[in-house]
Amino acid sequence: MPEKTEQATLETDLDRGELIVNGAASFAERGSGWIITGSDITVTHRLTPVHFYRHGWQSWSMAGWERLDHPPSAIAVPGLHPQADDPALEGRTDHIGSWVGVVEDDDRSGLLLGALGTDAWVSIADGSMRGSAAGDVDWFLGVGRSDDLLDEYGRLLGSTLGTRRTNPGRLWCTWYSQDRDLDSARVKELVGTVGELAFDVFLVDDGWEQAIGDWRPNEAFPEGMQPIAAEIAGSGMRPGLWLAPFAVEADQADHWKGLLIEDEDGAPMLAGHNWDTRFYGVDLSNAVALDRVVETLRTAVSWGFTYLKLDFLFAGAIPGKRIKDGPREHIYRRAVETIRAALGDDVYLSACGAPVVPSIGTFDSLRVGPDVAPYWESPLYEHVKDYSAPGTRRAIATSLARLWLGEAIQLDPDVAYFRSRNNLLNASQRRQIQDLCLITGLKGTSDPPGWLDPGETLVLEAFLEEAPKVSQLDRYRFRLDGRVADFSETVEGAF
Ligand code: 9PG
Repeated sequence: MPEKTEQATLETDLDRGELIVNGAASFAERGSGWIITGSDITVTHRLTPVHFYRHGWQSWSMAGWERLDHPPSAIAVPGLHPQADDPALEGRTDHIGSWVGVVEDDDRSGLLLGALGTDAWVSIADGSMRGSAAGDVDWFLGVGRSDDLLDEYGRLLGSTLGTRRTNPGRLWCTWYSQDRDLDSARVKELVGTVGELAFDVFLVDDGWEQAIGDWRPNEAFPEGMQPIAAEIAGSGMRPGLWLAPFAVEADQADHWKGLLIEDEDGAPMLAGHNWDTRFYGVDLSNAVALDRVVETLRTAVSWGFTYLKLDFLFAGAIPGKRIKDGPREHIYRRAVETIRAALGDDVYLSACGAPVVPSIGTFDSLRVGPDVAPYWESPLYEHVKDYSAPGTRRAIATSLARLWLGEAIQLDPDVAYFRSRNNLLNASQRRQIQDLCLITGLKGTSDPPGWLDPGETLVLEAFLEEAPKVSQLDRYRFRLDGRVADFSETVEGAF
């Protein structure tokens, strides 16, 4: 194998023959391919691929197989972009993805190029794949069956960045039934009814806080959050709390002066729109800002919450000016490592809206798709092509496209629905998200027991007890014990 060379020819045993690699500093054979090092690598091949595996930047960004005879799907409203995918890729019209890309032919075999580190992208052109990174990074270049290559890449990510795969047990979450409409009495009442079923974690999602950026309890929790955690623990469940620690809503920006990521004019950089306002990202290279974040999280733990859902995390990794220079995902990764060290190993950290690769090794689980919703698809989001927006079909499609990440981290496909009340999903659509939860092993719901009819309660109870033996039959079909779950129609045409 060539060492320290600018160009190398790699022989493959497939009929596709040799690969020519340019821009790599070193090569080593590994598994189904090679580990190559460099910051700008071009791999020339002789395939005539039909699909590109596109991997979006953060939890909600789309992931899946795009046809190469179509242009890549792009969000039709630019303002939506920062919250949907890597802002640095806005306006790109070529096929490009974060950290990894695969090209494959009709028989689902091909070539994978994937970074084993942060701040890297893979794009393709006719006859070549290109890996670009902020600095020298190791890449896995693999040849073979695409799905096997993705699994292999997932294992390599785990061995490089650390494998923390912790299943939190069966989770009940307030968000998908209560929205932000929480108060102390309502939460306690829900704890009572949920606690009668076999749940392990009760998660108080968005709605308890003063504001995004002001993580004190609001007026609906006059006695604070400690009694809520105590009530949950008293019902035999682990207390969980939602925070978006790297996001700051516009009204709070004054309280975070000098601590936010900035644009060229020194104004806070737009990270996205939510909560009927715009929001910005915390400058995680700033020790004062990071200290404040750590203190916020320590306080939540001191209230008795040992499961934290950290959301909108991408806001801390968007492009922009920071007090200290450095690759933005690397800065994010250092910050989450600091948080993990400060909170200790016993606090469960669930990542959401998170840049994917930089979150591996630190978080216990990772949301791998957009939000589910009590509808399959929304005509509004169809129109603007925002595939990161809530909707159960795309939540399933993107999560399925990221099952290989399960080699490195516990996958979180979001919650399943069991209710027909307040829900446009039909029984077979509900079954699909339930099955996906069983496949990933993370079982959750937001359905209040009081919303379920007797039949639905039985389905939920069976789901909570079930641990089917899962085997993958092909890309979109699985065997769960005796039955087959087929997601083909859901995924095909989802994007
Ligand atoms: C709380 C929610 C829940 C949910 C999270 C996140 O693109 N969007 O407009 C968008 C809005 C909300 C959102 C995700 C995407 O939901 O995923 O589970 O915690 O925040 O506000």
